[in-house]
This record gives sequence, structure tokens and C-alpha cells, in this order.
Amino acid sequence: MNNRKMKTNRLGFMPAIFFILAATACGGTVSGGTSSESSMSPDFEGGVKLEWASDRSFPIGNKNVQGLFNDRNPEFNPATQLKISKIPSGSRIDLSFDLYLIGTWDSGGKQADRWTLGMKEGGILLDLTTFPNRFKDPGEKVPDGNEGFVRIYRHDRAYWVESRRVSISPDQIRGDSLVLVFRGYLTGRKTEFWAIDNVRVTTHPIASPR
Ligand SMILES: [Ca+2]
Ligand SMILES: [Ca+2]
Repeated sequence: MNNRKMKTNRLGFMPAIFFILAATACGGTVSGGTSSESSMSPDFEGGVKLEWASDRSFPIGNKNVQGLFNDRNPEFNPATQLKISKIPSGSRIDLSFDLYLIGTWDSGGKQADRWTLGMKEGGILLDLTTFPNRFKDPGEKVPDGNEGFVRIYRHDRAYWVESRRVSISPDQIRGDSLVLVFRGYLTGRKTEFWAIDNVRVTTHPIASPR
């Protein structure tokens, strides 16, 4: 019953979100300055081309973030991928993004969760097992240090945001493209979710050793 309600709600607001994103993407492409604000839009930064596998978004605060994700709940995507192509030979890639951790993520214990950023070809760049989701009470009703709340399944879920940064060295890049996989491993089907925003990719040419 709850599931059915959720689906109806999501279909109701999705067209409006797509319109906003389309407008953002167009504006960004023309100006070249604002497109990186949205992690949804195909983007060009530092000469590289970015393509996202997922185009789902969700409103959090005054932003549309990419998500929500949950690998235990078929109503949500379990992961997303970012393909970076046209990478200049011998470049180092720096990637930064905001990770939204929503609900009652657990840092250890029987309900422990995990979040990883890896390369599709192999290799984990970021492996998170501790999360900022803290509560002042054992019943996890009073969050501590959260950024705000998101309404999901008729519950206001607290969320925390972590800014993360990784560097990918030239020897980790084969050819001129790379596929990054963002993935969470959750125990909570309706209590734990994640999303990403403000994804920035910059390339730094490194002189080849000789
Ligand atoms: Ca939990
Ligand atoms: Ca958990």
C-alpha cells in the first residue's frame, strides 16, 4: 500500500524536475559557468566529457540532487556511473562531490552500511564504513548535526552531507576514458538512502617521465 502511494507521488513531481534540469543544462552549456552546479547534466570541464548513467533527481532543500539511491529497494537505483571521456593523455583527474547520507546509516554493528566509489575496470578509490549520521536518542528520532530533513515514505529523514575528493593518477587510467561507479551497500530498505551533487571533474596534465 505504501509502495503504491510512493510511486504515484514520484510520478507526480518528476516532469517538473525534468523541466528544471533541462533549463539548467541549457543555461549551463551556453554560459559554461553554471552547468557544474547540477550533477545531472552532461558537462564539459577541463576538456573532458562527462556522461551520467542515471538521470533521476530528487529535491533536497533548494537543490535537485542525483538520487535517491538504495540497493535494497527496487523503487530506487542501487548505483550510478559517470563516464569521463576525452581525457588528455597522461592526465591526473581530480574528482570532488557532495555525498548526501540520508536516514539512519550505521557505522558498524549488525546493520553496518558501506559506500564505495570505484572504477568499473577495477579498483576502489573510496571505501566508506563510518558515517556522520548521529542521533541523541537510542530510538534514532533526534538527529545530531544534520543539515536538514527529507520527506521519504511519509517520514522526515535527517540527512548529512560529506564533501569528498579523490585523485586518479595517470597510471590508473587506461586509454582516454574511465567509468566511475558510485554505490552504496545498505541494510535499511526504507530508512537509509544516499544521493550526490556538485560533482566536479578537473584534469591536470602531468609531464611524462623521460
Ligand atoms: Ca540504520
Ligand atoms: Ca544500516
